[in-house]
Amino acid sequence: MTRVAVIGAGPSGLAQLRAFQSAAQKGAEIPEVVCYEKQSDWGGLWNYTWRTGLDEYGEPVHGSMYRYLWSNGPKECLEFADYSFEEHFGKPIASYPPRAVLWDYIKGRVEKADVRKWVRFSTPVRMVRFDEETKKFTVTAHDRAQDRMYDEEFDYVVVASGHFSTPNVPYFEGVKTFNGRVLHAHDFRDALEFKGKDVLIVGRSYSAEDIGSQCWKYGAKSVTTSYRSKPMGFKWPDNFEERPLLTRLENKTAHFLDGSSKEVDALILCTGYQHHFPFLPDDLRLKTANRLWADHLYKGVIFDKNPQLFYIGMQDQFYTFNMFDVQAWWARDVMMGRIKLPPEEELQANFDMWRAREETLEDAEQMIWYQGDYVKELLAETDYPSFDIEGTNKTFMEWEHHKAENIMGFRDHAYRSLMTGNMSPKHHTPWVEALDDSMEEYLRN
Ligand code: FAD
Ligand code: NA7
Repeated sequence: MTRVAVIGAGPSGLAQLRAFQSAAQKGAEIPEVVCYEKQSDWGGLWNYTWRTGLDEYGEPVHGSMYRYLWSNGPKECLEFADYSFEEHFGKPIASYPPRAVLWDYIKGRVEKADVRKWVRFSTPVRMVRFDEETKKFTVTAHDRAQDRMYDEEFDYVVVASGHFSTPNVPYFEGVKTFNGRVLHAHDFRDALEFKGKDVLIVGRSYSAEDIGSQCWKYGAKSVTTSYRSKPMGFKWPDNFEERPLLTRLENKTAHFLDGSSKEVDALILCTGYQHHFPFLPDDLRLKTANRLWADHLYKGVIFDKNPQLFYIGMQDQFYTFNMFDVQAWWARDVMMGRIKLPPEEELQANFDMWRAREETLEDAEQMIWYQGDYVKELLAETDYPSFDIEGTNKTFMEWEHHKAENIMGFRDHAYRSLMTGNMSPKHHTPWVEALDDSMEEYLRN
């Protein structure tokens, strides 16, 4: 029997499990699927942990999410096409759910699909090897609960271990002398730690924007963000400012590229993450920057050096959950022989086409249409329920405009579901005033 190993039970790995289960549900013979998950529960980053550094077994903590995190984009843009928010919650809900609400939604679909039995929890994969003779993979996993390592053979491997967990930590001169707390976004957990403090953030992308906004919302005295390329340019509140790049630190004084300086209490490095696969040898390991068209992946999914190896969710992301779904459905169909791969020259030509277009992209709007077109290309080749990509792109455009209008108020807007056609209600409390991020509070009528 054909065997498939899935590494990771976050949204990408769970998409792969659901893809196989939905084929089985329609009567197809499916391979045996084994999913290895390092954490004790599923949901990937959405499964919040208070831990930082190492976990209870001494493994690097996967979680990068923090308390009070609310979706940074409209939920309408990530909705599963085969399982709507309305089906899960029994009613339309507001558009920017907190983490716990999204985690519940992710879990609901796979609980319904009854695939938990395929997952081996607390079991990090240590190594994957490919035998050129037998054309099989050997996966070495470590059952942490039993403290036992073992090998198993597979025909296909799907890497769905995420790429927002291993921090990219640049060096800044004088950081050794800094008298306050220094941390990377990966280790940020609770904005209340910075209440009353002057916080300095390095970076200008999602983490900088959201962790800065969180610190502000929960009472930081001031927030200063420092950019390398260009400012985020939002209309920030009075005690929130953007400065050019941090050049050096001296005790508690931060110096910036424009010659200015500021006394700060804490330094939060929102400087992105590395694609990090310590369990993959050189011939199987993906090496890419965080970009919309990742290196080495044909159709954004198949490893160019081994067509039995798939990677899900390795792109930089506007589209998330439903893009992972479409990728997983497509990978499934290749593994099940439903999609016949074209000759390598054609795959390479397709790669070159997407790469060339990626390099022309100038702003977020163009990037969104680009990623939407990519999702459309894969969607057309599978039986994942079709959904309105153009409508999704337009919702992303509205989101962008709402952010430009009011960065601390964009989450007060509501959008129409592209899956059910129903309008979502506005949330009962403006985001700046909503300090309780529990599911009960969010779903309260
Ligand atoms: P992950 O969620 O990272 O899951 C990977 C899984 O693989 C984990 O469960 C991990 O334990 C497991 N794993 C890793 N290594 C191994 C191993 N060796 N063996 C076994 N298992 C392993 N997206 C949105 O759509 N909206 C948001 O608001 C949003 N906010 C975000 C906020 C933060 C702080 C971060 C970091 C990301 C955010 N994202 C958001 C993007 C996020 O990447 C996706 O939503 C999604 O979690 C990616 O799913 P994934 O399954 O690819 O990766
Ligand atoms: P991103 O989106 O990869 O952004 C990384 C940021 O870090 C980006 O602004 C970079 O600046 C900045 N960076 C990286 N290296 C440096 C150095 N050396 N100096 C200064 N600035 C640097 O990561 P995020 O954590 O923001 O987002 C990841 C995910 O988390 C995302 O999907 C969200 O949904 C949540 P640049 O822009 O290149 O000037």
